[in-house]
Amino acid sequence: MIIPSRPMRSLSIGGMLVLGVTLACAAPEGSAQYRVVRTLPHDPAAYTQGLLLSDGVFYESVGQYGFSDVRRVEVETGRVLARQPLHADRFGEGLARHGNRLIQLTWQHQTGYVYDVESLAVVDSFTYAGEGWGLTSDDTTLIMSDGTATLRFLDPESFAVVKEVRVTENGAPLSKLNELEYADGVLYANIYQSNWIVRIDPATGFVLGWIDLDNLVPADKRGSEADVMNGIAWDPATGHFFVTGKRWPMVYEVEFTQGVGSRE
Ligand SMILES: [Ca+2]
Repeated sequence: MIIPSRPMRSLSIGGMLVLGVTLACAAPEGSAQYRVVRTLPHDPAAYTQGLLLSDGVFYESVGQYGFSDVRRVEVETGRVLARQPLHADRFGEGLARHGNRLIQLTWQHQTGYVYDVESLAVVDSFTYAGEGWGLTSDDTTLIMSDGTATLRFLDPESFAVVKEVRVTENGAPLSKLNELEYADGVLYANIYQSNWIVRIDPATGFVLGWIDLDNLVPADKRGSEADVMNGIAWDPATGHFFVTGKRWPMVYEVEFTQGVGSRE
């Protein structure tokens, strides 16, 4: 797996385009593309694969064999209020809410699980082809990523694929779409093994912009076990987002101010 290096990009200063300037040293509290509102605690053992905010609490899907679960988490403290473990041979992935149900994907088991949002009891399951990565809901359909550039739109009752949309930037497919969050008509996606969040038009699959979160976590706050950034949750009440990562000790509440048009 190739880990993307920090990209070079063009920088416009005073209307002049300066090419090949690396944008570094952005302040940890934000950048031109985001502003940190709050830093909140997060279970540093949670290998976050799905995150959403609903009814004032987080619902989180945790991965890794033997450690996977679905959990309800107190926003302010990171305290796990309830959890439903997965069988040890299942690897939890994306998580979405539809009505009073939570839907969780698994990585390679080709099985999704449906939970009652109150009790977290498993009430149903379904199967799909390929891998399961990210999942979110646009209130009408579920939107699923699988590591490729293709998003699947699933009927939230039957889980049948109702359409597929290929994500492209300037005509080139964009793969490694990971955790997802639908917010106000725009789809946000983590890009696996990077600190970029991409904004996508879910109707066309066209990339709308990028948010560079490379400087979000100060090196001394990251924790030795921390893995890649993953997990986006939208708060429609404030318009803010919560972002975290796999085994990150914190969740950041951020305001996305502007996505840049390109990573280059
Ligand atoms: Ca999400």
